[in-house]
Amino acid sequence: MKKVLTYGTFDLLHFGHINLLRRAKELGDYLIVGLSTDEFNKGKNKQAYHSYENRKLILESIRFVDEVIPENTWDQKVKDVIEHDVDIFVMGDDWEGKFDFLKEYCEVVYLPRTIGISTSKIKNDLNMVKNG
Ligand code: C2G
Repeated sequence: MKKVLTYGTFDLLHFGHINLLRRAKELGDYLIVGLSTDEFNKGKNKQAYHSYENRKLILESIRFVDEVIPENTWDQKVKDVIEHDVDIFVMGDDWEGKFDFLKEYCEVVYLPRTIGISTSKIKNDLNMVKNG
C-alpha cells in the first residue's frame, strides 16, 4: 500500500484544496493529512474561521482523505513520515523546495496550485460584498 502525506490548514474548504487532495490521493492508495491545529496556525499568522475539530470533521468526510492527524509543529514531518510509513510527501508548489530535506525519507512532490482561489481571497471577496 502506497501511503501519501500532506499538511495544511484547509480552512473554508475550496476547490483548490480539493484539487490538491485528489491529485495527492491519485499518487498512492492511502492519504494522510496533517491538519494544522489552531495553535500551530497562530505560528503561521493564520486565524482559521473553522476550529481544528470542525476542519478535521470536514476533511474526514472527503473521499480522497483516509486519515487526519494534527500538525502541531514545523519539525514533526520526519517523525510523521517514519511513523506512518509514508512513501510520498505532497505539497502545493507555493512550498516548492521547502521540504526537500524529506527526500532522505520518502519521495517529495510539489503539485501546481489551483490558480484564482484561496481562503484569503474568499475572505476578501466576502468583505467587499459586506462593505458594498
Ligand atoms: N492549495 C492549492 N491551491 C490553492 C490553494 C491551496 O493547491 N489555490 C494547496 C496548498 O499549496 C497546500 C494545501 O492546498 O498544499 C493546503 O493549503 P493551506 O491550507 O493554505 O496550507 P498552508 O497554510 O500552506 O499549510 O506544514 C505545511 C503547512 O501546514 C502548509
